[in-house]
Amino acid sequence: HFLQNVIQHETFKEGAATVNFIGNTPSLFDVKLPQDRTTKITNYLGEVIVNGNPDVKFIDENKKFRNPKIPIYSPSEKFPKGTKDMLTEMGPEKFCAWLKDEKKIYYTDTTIRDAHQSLLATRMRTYDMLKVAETYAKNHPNTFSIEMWGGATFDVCMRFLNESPWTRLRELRERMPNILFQMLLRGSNGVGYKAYPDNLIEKFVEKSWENGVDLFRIFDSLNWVKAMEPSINYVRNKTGGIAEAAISYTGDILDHKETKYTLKYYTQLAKDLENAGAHMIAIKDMAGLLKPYAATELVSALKDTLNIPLHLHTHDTSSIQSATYLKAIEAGVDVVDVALGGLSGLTSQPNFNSVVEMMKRHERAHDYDIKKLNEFSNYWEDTREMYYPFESGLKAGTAEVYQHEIPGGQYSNLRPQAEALGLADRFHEVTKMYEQVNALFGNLVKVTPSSKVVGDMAIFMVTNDLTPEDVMERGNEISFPESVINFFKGDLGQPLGGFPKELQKIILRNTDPYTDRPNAHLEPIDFDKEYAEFRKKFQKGFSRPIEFEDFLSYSLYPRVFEQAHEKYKLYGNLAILPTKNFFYGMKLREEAIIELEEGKTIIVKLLSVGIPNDEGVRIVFFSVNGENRFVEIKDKS
Ligand code: 3PY
Ligand code: ZN
Repeated sequence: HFLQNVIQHETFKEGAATVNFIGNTPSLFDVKLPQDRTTKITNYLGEVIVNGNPDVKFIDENKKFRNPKIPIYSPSEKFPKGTKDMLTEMGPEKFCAWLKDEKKIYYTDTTIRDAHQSLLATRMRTYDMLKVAETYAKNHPNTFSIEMWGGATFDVCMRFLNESPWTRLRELRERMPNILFQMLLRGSNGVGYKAYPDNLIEKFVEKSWENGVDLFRIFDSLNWVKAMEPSINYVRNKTGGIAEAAISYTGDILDHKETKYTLKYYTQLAKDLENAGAHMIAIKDMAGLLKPYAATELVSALKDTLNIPLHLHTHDTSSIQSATYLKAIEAGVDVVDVALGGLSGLTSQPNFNSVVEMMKRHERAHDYDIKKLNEFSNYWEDTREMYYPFESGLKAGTAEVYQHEIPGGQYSNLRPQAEALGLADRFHEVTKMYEQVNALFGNLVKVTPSSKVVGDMAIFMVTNDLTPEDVMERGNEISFPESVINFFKGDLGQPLGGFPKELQKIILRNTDPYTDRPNAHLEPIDFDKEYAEFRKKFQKGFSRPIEFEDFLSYSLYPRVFEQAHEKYKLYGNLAILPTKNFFYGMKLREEAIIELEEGKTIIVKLLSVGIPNDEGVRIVFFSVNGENRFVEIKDKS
């Protein structure tokens, strides 16, 4: 079309076309190409080539990526039996009884959820997960579970990656039908940062199970049993899955001065959760504060107290957490959370491969083909390179974590959050302030979303040069961050020992706080009515059928969903793009192989990027399967 326009143009026919002819003649581009998938994808690529991906804050032009090698497997071979098959056969109670009797230590692989949440600000794309899903399920079917959903992944999937979290879940499930799938659920906060109506959480749990989640790790950011109870019941009543309730670990049980988060507090909390119907208990050491000898005490006490299996989760921020695992395993813990080497360590989980080596010849060793396991680690090491703009910058383990107590999953986000506010050089002030805010707020359990409240306040105080004394003395003049006001109102529930009363008055002024579950104050969702309205609004112009799961995404994150939906309409399914093209576009003469659907692949090559015309529009030329195509992109620079 374009060439025809050129050839038929008077200037061209007269032989008067100069170098600027194309750029200065916008009418040449008056061609109507069908808005097919290829057009949408090339539009996206053109946009990133000209203006960059807005999520990528800096580009290293010299960066070279290796081609990650996929460990071999046989596509025709059947999936070996794994824990998912056992759950289906036995049901949750019998399955948990079996696990409790097992002598071998079991491993949860967190690589595709917490590891990248904690190292790469949750940016791992489904594309890179799918490449190794089937081969993993066939090579390592003895893995206890794959943590692959929930936490921050739900939000980030839509907000930054333009993917549907539900599609991720289903596509992984298809390729890994034999191993338990595990998600992290923030109790009454679902996969969000606030309280939601109870019937929304109930429906969310039900649909998560239907789409593939088996094990629900349920926690509350204040360890409030009342806030976890409903979710435990939803898993028990609405699914055939496992309700694993978590005790979030803070402080140091070996510290004789500790009066709040004591061993007795944790054992009672775990017992209360067992009595509330949990099938399993997890120690959720979100900041990596559980030291090795404390693990001996805590795990032994919990094993004595509980009649259900015990799962241990930690972050290796201090770099000593494999010692904690050894002590916990010797004290009888049933399962530990690890991440494949290439995405392990520091704010992520301890190194799966090395922990397996550590346990070799131990009486609780679990046989793994370590060479194969190392190949998966290498795959992630190479893949990780493509996510370099999202690295947290932490280079070595830090003992400061015992002071600031920042969760691993928050750490990798706090730095960019601080940098965005011009606090790049004052990050250590932020971490110190985090500690002071915690003390000011009465020493909280800090895990999403309570950790976000503390982080928001710390950043706010550093930005405004405020001290805790300023807050207490001049608080009436300060406009506190919204998350802080809502927290003191009781929006996230009640902390152990209650709120510091004086500070609560200062922050809330004349508003009365709740003392019961915040969810009790929220209107239930009328699913029939609201889903019908939702479909009407969002189906138009959308190239795939709207589903009920989209409505759940929307109910949890309305604005994020709307923006992702707009982008989907514009660019189609971006999850099919290779990661380096998604983040960095293409270099001249680079080729990208894109599978539009199974068996339908296009090869896109970048041929040229034109100079901007008078309106600042550039023409980007591609060849797609050998045919030339171009897109017009407004240069925003
Ligand atoms: C989350 O809630 O996302 C967490 O990982 C908490 O540790
Ligand atoms: Zn974690």
